[in-house]
Amino acid sequence: MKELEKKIYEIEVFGFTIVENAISKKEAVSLKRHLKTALELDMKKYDERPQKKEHHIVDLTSSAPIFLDLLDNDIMHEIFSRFLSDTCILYTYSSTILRPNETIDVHAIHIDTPRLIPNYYYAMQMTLALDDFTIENGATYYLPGSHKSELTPCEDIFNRYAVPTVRKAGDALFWNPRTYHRAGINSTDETRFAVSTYAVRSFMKQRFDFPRVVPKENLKGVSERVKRFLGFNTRVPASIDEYYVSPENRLYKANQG
Ligand SMILES: O=C(O)CCC(=O)C(=O)O
Repeated sequence: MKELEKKIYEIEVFGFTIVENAISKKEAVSLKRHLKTALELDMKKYDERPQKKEHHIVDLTSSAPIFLDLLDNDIMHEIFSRFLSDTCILYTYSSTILRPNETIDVHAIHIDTPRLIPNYYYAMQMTLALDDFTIENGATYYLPGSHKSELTPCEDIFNRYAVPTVRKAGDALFWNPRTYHRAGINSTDETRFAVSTYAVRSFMKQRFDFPRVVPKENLKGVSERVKRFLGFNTRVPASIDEYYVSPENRLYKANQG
């Protein structure tokens, strides 16, 4: 089996896999620096909002351009395309941050999508470590194979069989969002940083209307692949006039799956 095929096998059978060096250490350092700045700006801007979770950025497409660059990552597209076809789109792109000794909602055993459709993939995530994920700083635990069962695992079962996704900064965890998981406890003094991209089939709804959300100036030089992933090929017309435009100007392009 080639390396990539092993990864695909692990996602199919266990629900998750780790791809080492999905980005370089240098890129991880730079992304972490930008994430810290983005977090400060996000807190300043939205802190008063009732649903705002502390230390969580719900959308990174509207943040620094470096976050859009990451959406052109080759291995991410290769794996997402294998499961969701090469027309797949972004559902959400957010921070995954774990502060020292806190207990938050991600510490409960949970899944990121409730739907179980046997033998059909409709969603896939990549959680990219920007720090080393260790047992001490709360590497997320996943229960292998749980993405295939209607049953919810109890604490005993989860604690017995779940495995920590220990990995280095720059390594990516690819996972089926239907896999049961929970964050470990960060018992260090340092906050642990990561970002998560969540992809879905082309005909599903996105959490944000990314073509309208991404600042126009950040789109300059962005590849067609990233534009497609942001949802530019699957926009819906807002009027009959918009529907009757020429094929090259169509908002919902042909052959999007
Ligand atoms: O921060 C973590 O380790 C867990 C994140 C998580 O549970 C999630 O992304 O759904």
